[in-house]
Amino acid sequence: MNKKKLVFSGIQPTGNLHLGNYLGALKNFVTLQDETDCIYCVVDLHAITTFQNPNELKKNVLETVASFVATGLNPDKSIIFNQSSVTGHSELAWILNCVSRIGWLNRMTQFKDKAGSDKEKASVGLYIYPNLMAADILLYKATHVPVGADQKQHLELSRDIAQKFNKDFNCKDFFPLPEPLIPKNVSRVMSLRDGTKKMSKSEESDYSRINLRDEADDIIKKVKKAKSDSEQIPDNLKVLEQKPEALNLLNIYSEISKNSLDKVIKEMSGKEYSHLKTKLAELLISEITPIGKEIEKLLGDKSHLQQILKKGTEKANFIAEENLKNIREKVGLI
Ligand code: AQP
Repeated sequence: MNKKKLVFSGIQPTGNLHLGNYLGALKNFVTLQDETDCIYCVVDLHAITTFQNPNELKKNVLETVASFVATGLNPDKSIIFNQSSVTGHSELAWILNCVSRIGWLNRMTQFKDKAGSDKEKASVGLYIYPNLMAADILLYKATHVPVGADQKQHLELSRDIAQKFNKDFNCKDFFPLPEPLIPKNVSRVMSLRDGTKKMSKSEESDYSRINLRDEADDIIKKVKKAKSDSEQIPDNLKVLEQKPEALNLLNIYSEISKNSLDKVIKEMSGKEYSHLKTKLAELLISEITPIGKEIEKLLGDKSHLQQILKKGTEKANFIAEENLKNIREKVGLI
């Protein structure tokens, strides 16, 4: 493996992947596999930090692999596997639980969002999830991590943990400090129903997101119903920033049409949102529905998907075990 740049990232198998996962993470995954060594993980251990129906979870793991491949990940180029099949993730997570500080975890905003108002009832796993994420990355000594903006804080924590480990065990540069690769334009795709919340798999209303498996009719309906604004589209970003739902639609349009937001604002200013919505739905249909069809096709051959995971697990385990030997040695575990 090329030692210079190693990419690692993961996606939780918690249901249908959506446009946020696609624009925030998956598209970047695909570009990167042509540039360097990449490891992409279906992070099932992260998924169980909130209760998952066991049968659904198994189904969702394969569906996530199918989504990886359908969006363009090539198992001959990238290592694709599921987290729980490489036990080194859990082992390193325990070691890092002992390096990470409670004060650091207390600052994680995603825990606050996901745990809601009754934090006493959240699982311990949800609280220490960022330490497991650090373990995922550091187990492979990954240098770069493509993620959406919502994961930036967790990435910073991974860097703090790596730095503290290197200092505590007197092994400068042992773990590289992983760098986030966050898309510039649409680092955070927002809900179609509430422009202040990110598009998410676990949001109750399916109208809040475009799923990769949505059909053309669903996309048209969802975009039509998306919250926008009663006035015409303004001609400048300052005004749009006060209208998060409208800005979100324009951002998505800009990303999918591969035009800058400035250009899109010029094209759309003074028009009704219905005009933008019609054009956006057309673009989304041509970008997303072929992926959905490919996912369906891949799900027709489960043994092929299981084979991808098996091969990926062997490759990932090989690297993980080599690194773990050195990690145990540094910590003094025999
Ligand atoms: N709305 C989003 N905009 C941009 N990027 C996003 N990502 C997720 N939502 C958006 C990025 O997708 C990758 C995988 O995320 P994940 O599924 O592992 O976890 P998540 O961030 O918790 O995603 P969801 O959809 O919100 O899942 P649930 O509802 O199950 O918690 C990450 O790189 C993430 O940044």
